[in-house]
Amino acid sequence: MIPRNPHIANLSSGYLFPEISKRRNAFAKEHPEAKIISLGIGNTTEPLTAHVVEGLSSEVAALGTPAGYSGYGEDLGLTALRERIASAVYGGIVSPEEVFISDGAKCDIGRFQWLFGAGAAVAVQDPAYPVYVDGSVMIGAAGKTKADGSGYEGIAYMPCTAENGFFPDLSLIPRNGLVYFCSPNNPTGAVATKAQLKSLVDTAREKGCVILFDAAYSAYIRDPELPRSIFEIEGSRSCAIEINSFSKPIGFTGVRLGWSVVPKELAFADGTPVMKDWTRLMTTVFNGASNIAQKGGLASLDETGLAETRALTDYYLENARLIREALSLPNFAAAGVELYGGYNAPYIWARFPGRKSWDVFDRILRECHVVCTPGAGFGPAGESFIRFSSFGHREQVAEACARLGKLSL
Ligand code: PGU
Repeated sequence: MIPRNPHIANLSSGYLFPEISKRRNAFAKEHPEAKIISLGIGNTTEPLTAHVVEGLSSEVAALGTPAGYSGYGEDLGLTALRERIASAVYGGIVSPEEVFISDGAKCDIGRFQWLFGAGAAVAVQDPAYPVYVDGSVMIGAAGKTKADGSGYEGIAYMPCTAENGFFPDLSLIPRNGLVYFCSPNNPTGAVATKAQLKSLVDTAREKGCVILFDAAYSAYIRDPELPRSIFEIEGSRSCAIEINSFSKPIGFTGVRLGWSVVPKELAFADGTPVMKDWTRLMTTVFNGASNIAQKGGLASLDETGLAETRALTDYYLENARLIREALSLPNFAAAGVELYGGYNAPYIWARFPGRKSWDVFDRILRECHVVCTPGAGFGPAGESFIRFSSFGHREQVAEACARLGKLSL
């Protein structure tokens, strides 16, 4: 028989979110009467907005006509969409040829891992979105599992804790490596300042690294002082790639649309532009994002669409405020629970001192019938934390908050 891919066999556990679903489903089977509410996976819940639906449906209608039908589209995405992203999202600091349209940020992360290959050293914030580490394991870039089970030998984990303000010690970054950095952060909700990102960029340049900057939550930033893109930082064009998505700003988690920015200046050690190899990879193993999705994305970036995005992200930010309020109630305060995030970001990161994340997860599920995400699932430094997602219908979030207020700790 065909041998199993040893890199995939090297994964130490299942992917976090299906693991959580498994526990939720087992509980639901035991307690069919329980009305479970999810503050777990960061999945949008509110309907697509009117103007974006118009954009999507006008393309569907056009596809049903001889004049409007199109098959495979432009290789790297609709020119109009690349132009709109460069102007509406980046205010012209990147050019349309540097914007590559995709079917989402997660898929692009996987393809970048393929692009850089097993040879590049890897550094991640700890805790981090699990795809950075798990995808690195799958391509053979992570080395063996550590003896104590706390991660992989070949990955530089950079703890982001309350003590360091959730910004890592940059001396942990290896030379000539790929550095994953997410801001606004999943799961901590921390947003890096301009000064912090400048130090990251300076370190990356000095060490010959590439920063894979995941800005999937940039639309949640309200503080005008906080950077929304790595390309606002001087020097970033020669050391950074930005990944972004329509999922969290405008509810495209199911529609599927994203983009990455690869600057012209960014090059490998032998001088080859990264953009050249990325174009080669994308045109070989990806056949473009859906033309329907791209028209919806285009609508979301005109004046009306941007106003709708603002209203939608405001809605989830208000949920975040309600969750923070609930987690500040006396039962949490008495247990010494510390709260982080939830401002300029849709996640609240709560620390339960002296507790294990999965134990707290189980208790919240059993007592409150609320699903959350155990911090330990994001890396060793996530132990004792719980991530609460603000993606939910308001009445469900309010109900979950009321139940949390009665949790015994
Ligand atoms: N990047 C970050 C930092 C994310 O948190 C997520 C989704 C993505 C990328 C994925 O973006 P797409 O454009 O939709 O592909 N994180 C969610 C969903 C879980 C998952 O497996 O993607 C979360 O709950 O963490």
